[in-house]
Amino acid sequence: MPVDATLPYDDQNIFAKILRGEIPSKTVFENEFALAFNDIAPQAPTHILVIPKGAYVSWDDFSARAPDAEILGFVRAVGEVARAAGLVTSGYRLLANTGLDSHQEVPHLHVHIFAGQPLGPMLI
Ligand code: DGP
Repeated sequence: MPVDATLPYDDQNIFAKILRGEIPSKTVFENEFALAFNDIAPQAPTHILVIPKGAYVSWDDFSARAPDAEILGFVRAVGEVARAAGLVTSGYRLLANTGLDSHQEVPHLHVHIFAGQPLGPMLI
């Protein structure tokens, strides 16, 4: 079910539980700003989710409310995850679904990294 990204942060969302270690995930990167793990239902040969450590519902919430240091740290972490996974030469796609029309399903900001095959043109 898509979520309303304008609602207050719900600390029982699945990624909050992953951050707290209450639910297992396959971590591929972690630093003070971000955690990256493999998507449970990969839609490409490489499908990684990168989430900020802070409690932000969506890209909108994060970009409006997060301190500059957290934004910089998170953006750098996304790039570092892609470099560490060896994705730069072949390329990759970033996606951050935000709110109802995007079909965001988990109300904690996450950036998808898709890679590992030609992904074709973005149609929407
Ligand atoms: P979105 O539609 O942008 O909110 O994408 C949510 C993604 O989260 C979707 O690709 C599946 C993934 N996902 C949902 N639950 C879990 C989980 O418990 N573990 C992991 N690793 N991924 C999950």
